[in-house]
Amino acid sequence: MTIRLVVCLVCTVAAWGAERKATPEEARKFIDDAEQKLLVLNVDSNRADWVKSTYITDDTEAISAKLDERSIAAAVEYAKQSTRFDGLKLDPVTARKIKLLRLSLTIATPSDPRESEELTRIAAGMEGTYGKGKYCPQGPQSCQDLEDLTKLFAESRDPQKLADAWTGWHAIARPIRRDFVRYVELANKGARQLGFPDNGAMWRSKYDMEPDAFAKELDRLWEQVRPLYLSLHAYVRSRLREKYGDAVPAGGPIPAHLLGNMWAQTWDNVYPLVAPPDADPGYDVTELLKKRNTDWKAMVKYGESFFVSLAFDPLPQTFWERSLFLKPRDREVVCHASAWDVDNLDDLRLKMCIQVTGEDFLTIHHELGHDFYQRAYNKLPPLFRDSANDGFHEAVGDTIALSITPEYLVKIGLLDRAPDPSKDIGLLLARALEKIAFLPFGLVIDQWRWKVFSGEIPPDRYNQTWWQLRLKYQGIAPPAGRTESDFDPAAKYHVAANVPYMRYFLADILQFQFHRALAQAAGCTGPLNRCSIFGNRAAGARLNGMLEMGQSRPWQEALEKIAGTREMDASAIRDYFAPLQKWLDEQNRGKPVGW
Ligand code: X8Z
Ligand code: ZN
Repeated sequence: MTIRLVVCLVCTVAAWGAERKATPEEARKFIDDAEQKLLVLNVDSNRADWVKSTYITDDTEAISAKLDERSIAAAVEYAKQSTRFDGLKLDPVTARKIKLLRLSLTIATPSDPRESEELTRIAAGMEGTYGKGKYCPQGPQSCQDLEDLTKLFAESRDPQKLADAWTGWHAIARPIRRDFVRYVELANKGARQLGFPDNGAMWRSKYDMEPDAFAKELDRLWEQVRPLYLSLHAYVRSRLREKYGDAVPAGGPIPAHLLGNMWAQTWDNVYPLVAPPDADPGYDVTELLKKRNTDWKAMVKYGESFFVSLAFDPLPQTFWERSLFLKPRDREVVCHASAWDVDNLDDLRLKMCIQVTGEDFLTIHHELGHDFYQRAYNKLPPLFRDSANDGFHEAVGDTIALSITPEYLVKIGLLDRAPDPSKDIGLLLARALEKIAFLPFGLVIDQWRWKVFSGEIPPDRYNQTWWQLRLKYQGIAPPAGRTESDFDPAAKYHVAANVPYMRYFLADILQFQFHRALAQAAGCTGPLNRCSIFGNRAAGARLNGMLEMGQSRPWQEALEKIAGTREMDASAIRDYFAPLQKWLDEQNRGKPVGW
């Protein structure tokens, strides 16, 4: 019913417009009307998505797919209609809104209603399959979900167990392959009907610059940080070789199951295996949390209090009532953490299966960054209610988490005494295992997906090209033989769930730019890894100034607002880790670097 209503409204406007030349005033009315209508549809689809993600059944999946379809189809229709204002001299706000409308989708449904229905159904189904994924080595009683496996990867040093868990989890993605092939076809079709060469090109168009220029920017940034990654990789490889022997080649790729994480995307869990003997800071956040009996609620409260200390309002009461904080025992949910603003105003929520670990402590800060950003821009017109670019959204909470310094932990009573500066190499190494290790992973997923969408990687080479790229960028190798009956990319949430990934690479760079600028605003003159902006109103105001711009202006302006520069730039992350780079290069002397 609603879908017909929307489409008819658009048609009426179109028919009316076709008769004579459109005017700038009509353009303004058109876009203001479109954003209000789309807002309503978007909220309906958010609600259904929430229910589906916190209670996966065939029915919730179908309902959610239907409402997604309705809201996407309407946006596509409006985007197409908006072309009749092309060439008109519009006021800057209207012009930007129309531009954003055309770029707002991560998936565009094709105009054929059957294909549109099929695409949203497949997309919901792939995410559901991932969410329900389990490894059951010895029948249904033995099943391990991703939370169990995450814990195993964090703690186990048994290569056989790790390899089995790795292979077992990656098997959940095999059934996704067929759907994924169709999803690529249909998403491309939808993107082409909107005038993009393919779905990947649509994703690359969202950055206030030419898509090709954006791709070049990424190469530039990667070249800036690659030396640091190579040094870290070489050092970690040599230390893991001490532990695991020839299973880790002296000069080749690191086996992907030995890095403490299912996807080898962050390596901080192997810190104890690679810690500098004379510079270990001597604490572990997981242990600190456990020692003080910190529960999930206290962990979330710590995150909230940090933002409140910067003069942000506390989270609304409904956040505590409506969020999902723990994995329910009686139903399937999508545990992959996410932050929601269901009504695009103040219905902020967290969806997460919190475990009391240092890793989840960081993730909570990450997610709250999304929520506080969402609220900061909620007074803007609906089409401006998003981050400057998607990397900004991912960077905010991480920026705050960079302020979780030893001194901060002392301040909030989790740690008794901060380690002295002689332990900085240990602190930096632990952070590098999180942030530097992540960089090539952040790049590789969409390097692969972009080629898939463009057709350069055909379905019969999906898995082999995945591993070629993982080798090229990350220098890692799978622990077991792979064939084209595997579909390892979809063993990662964002591939199964149609979430673009380059945002996390950008965020990894941007958060250090933000941190450096905010630390400066807070008057911190010490080394960046010891600067915390906790409690600093000046830093809070600077951050908020950027957040409340939403995406009303190109991201370059938002960056200028917070960091005084219009360029994404890796100098901040390099500065931060400069002492570590020097130390790593000393450790690596005479050892092979690269693979
Ligand atoms: O997906 C996430 C967040 C939700 S936006 C938990 N992250 C990426 C991942 O888990 O792969 C955060 C860092 C990278
Ligand atoms: Zn995020």
